[in-house]
Amino acid sequence: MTEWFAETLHKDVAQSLRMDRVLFRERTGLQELVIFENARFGRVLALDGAVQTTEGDEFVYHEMMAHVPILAHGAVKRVLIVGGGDGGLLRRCLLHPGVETVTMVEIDRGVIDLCVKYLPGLSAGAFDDARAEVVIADGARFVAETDRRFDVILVDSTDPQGPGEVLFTAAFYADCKRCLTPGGILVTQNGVPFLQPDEVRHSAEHLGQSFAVVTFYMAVVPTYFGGIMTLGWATDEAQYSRLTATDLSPRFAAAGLQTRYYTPELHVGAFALPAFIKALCQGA
Ligand code: AG3
Repeated sequence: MTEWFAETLHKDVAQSLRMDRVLFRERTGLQELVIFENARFGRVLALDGAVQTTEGDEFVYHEMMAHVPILAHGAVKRVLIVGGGDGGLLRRCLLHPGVETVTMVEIDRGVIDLCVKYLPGLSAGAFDDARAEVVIADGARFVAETDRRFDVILVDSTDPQGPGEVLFTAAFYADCKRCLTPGGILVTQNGVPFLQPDEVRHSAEHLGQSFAVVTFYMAVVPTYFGGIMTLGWATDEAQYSRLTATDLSPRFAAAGLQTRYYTPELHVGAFALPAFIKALCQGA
């Protein structure tokens, strides 16, 4: 009998993906992890009942999380990734020729090892890049304690349940702020606002305690069920919000990026939020 993976992330609605072949299923030290194959999306990684990434649509989320802040900033040398065990985001950051180091702080070594084994296309060798540095540690603790500074911090977290919860607190955002260079940018995974409106409300408030400019930008990831996903954007530099596609196009071309979702025009448009999401930012 065919088995289906039914997501348990939302309490009243769920998407299901057919598990054509289960490659791995286990509780690692911290989380319940399953990797399976689905005819439409390819290999799928789920943690604690929530789809984290798939071979088929990972490009949307990872391109938008890496390229938007790195190209907006324009001179990024050091990137910090919190989470991101599958390596898809690490790989996108390393595509930028100006990036000198990408430090990835992942709490669960098991996730990295399993993704390298079963989803090798996501990292595609990124973990072997001399500019990549992997630290197995609690990301919240890392930003609270490190003396190092980064131009961009990317929080590639799970949803705010379980180990990912601390990555949505005001204290964590304040620590991220401390670890950013002047003009630095923090980008966070912020859920699907139609189904998770509190994530936008709370993040807007918590990020606002540390940063002068707080907004969200959009990506539509088919397996993040519920429509538009938001990524949180926090910085003290207002200039980035005034960038046009004409400003971004030469940077995009100079980086030599081959993309399937990101374009300079989409970069600008992704910040044009629907009214209901704007209202959530105001706490409505
Ligand atoms: N991190 C984001 C998972 C978010 C899923 N949330 C949701 N559907 N509301 C995934 C890790 C990818 N590198």
